[in-house]
Amino acid sequence: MNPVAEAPAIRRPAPPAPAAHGGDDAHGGHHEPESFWRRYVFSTDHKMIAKQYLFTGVFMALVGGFLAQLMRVQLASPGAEIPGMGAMHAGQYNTYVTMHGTTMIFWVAMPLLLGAFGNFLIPLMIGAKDMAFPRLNMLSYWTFALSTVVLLGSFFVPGGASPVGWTAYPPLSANPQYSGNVWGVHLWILAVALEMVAFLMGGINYITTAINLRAPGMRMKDLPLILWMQIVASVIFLFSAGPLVAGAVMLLLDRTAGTGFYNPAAGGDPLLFQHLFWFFGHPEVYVLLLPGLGIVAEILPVFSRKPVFGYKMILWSTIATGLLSFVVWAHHQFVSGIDPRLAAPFSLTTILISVPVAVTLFSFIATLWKGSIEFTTAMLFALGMIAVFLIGGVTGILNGSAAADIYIHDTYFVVAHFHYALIPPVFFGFFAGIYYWYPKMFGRMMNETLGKLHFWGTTIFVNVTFLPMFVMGLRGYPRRVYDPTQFSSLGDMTLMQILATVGTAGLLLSQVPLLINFFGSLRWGKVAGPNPWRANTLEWAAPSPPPHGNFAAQPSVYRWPYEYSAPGRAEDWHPQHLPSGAAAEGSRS
Ligand code: HEM
Ligand SMILES: [Cu+2]
Repeated sequence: MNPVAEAPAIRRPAPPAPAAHGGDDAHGGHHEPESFWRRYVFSTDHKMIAKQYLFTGVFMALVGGFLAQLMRVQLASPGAEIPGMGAMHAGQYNTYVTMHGTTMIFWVAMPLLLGAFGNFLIPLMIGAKDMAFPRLNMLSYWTFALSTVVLLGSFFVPGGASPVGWTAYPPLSANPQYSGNVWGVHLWILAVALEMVAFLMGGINYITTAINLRAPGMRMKDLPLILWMQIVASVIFLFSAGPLVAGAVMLLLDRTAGTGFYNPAAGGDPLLFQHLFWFFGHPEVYVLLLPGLGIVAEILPVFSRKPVFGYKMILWSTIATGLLSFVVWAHHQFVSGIDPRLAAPFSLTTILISVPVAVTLFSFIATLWKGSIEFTTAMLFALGMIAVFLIGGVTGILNGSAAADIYIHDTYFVVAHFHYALIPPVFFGFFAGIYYWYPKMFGRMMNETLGKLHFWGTTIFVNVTFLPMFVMGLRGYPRRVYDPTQFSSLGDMTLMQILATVGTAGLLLSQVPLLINFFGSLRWGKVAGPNPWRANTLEWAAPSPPPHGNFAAQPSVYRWPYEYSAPGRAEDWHPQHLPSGAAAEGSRS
């Protein structure tokens, strides 16, 4: 059905109640007591799987952050002795860059935004008991867990973890003689492939669930925007993952079986890998951005008590962003010898994609207009996400223009740009979501004072860390350089490097209030009740935390999710599942 068709004059008859759980275990009124293993380890409950992804992702964020801090120490004081590790050598730096980038993208951003929030929210927000394929869901998490073990294990094999960059370009990655690393790179490829398999299984589940298990009365145009964004993110992941997996398999064959897919001497071409990598890599940016924007889209209306501005416009922008994300990839290859006649169209598409993204952001800002804004921690992080992302987005336009990029390519300008583009959805979005849905996940409220401390620390130190990098980049500081003292031209930028390193330390320390708040509130937080934020979406109709099976009775849906401050209503919110009676019929979107 057309998701944005006008509301039919007469309500279509409610579809039969969805068969939750894909029929693989029954949800009666009572349950056998579950064993510890079934409940916490090999659980098929989407909420438990969400928490498994959450804790794994947070753990990996600490690993990725630690690696970042090691690099930053080396960059601010090259050759310094690091307690317990001694002085860092070039090979180690390369390993840390590679494993930091890989970890943050595949083992932090993906599990937190899709694994945790996708799993937790999709069934709850559509009024379903669980995912369409709960066992596939469990398999997805455990495949991801295995990939995590392989990745972390690669630190301990002879030669250490991969040093060839998170982009793993051949020829460096294709021949162990060039990088001096055999097993680290093998295991890196295996780990990434397993991780992709895990999220392919997840993506199929998300899409099927959101389309098929909606509560009676819930049309596609009644879906909260975050679910649309999770669906579009899953679709673009499904369509882009194949080329990367194929590229990785060919890379493994070049390394182990003597093939020459990427070897010109054998008739191959190293540029093939760049195309396959970025055909995946660029859509991946939107796989992470969209769920982050989705979190913001849910939080802004609740804390400004206003309907989201331009639901359909945001929806079409999301779909346009998803489509366009497939035709921009070669903007990563402007200095790879690409034909200028090909570079120009890729510049054009790159600049074009900023249009739908800007439409979404402007709709968010318009949502705030004349609202009664309440600055909870969740709201602050949602607003912070918009503000910080604007810096990432606007600088992306410079990178996207081939003429400008030829100068700034592979400098710290790019490092600054992509951190400003990724940290907002991945960290700000994730934090906003945690402060907002924690009461639903764990049944208790988080502490607002600690939350605000966390917000201001994070926001200030993200900028202290990354703003100097724009300046360094414009002055020609190349990325992936382990010892700046080897280049006389970089000597006068030490102060900015030190500033960035102090910023990183501050950023990591600013996460302490979050950890205290997160674990402390499990025990001491105020009991939340089902709907502490007076929000409309269906998850707030379930108890906090929702039991296995989620809802006491199957909810039906009567309206879109954003009916706040509707004229003529006593309360300033109107939950999706509350029947409105004949008089309120006109209230449909
Ligand atoms: C804790 C905050 C962070 C700090 C201080 C930090 C710092 C760094 C540094 C110093 C580099 C190496 C630059 C170079 O030598 O070229 C780097 C690279 C990178 N970072 Fe981060 N980063 C942080 C968070 C993140 C996040 C959240 C993501 C993504 C979600 C991310 C993704 C990457 C990627 C993809 C690379 C490139 C790796 C490569 O060149 O192979 N970082 N980061
Ligand atoms: Cu790109």
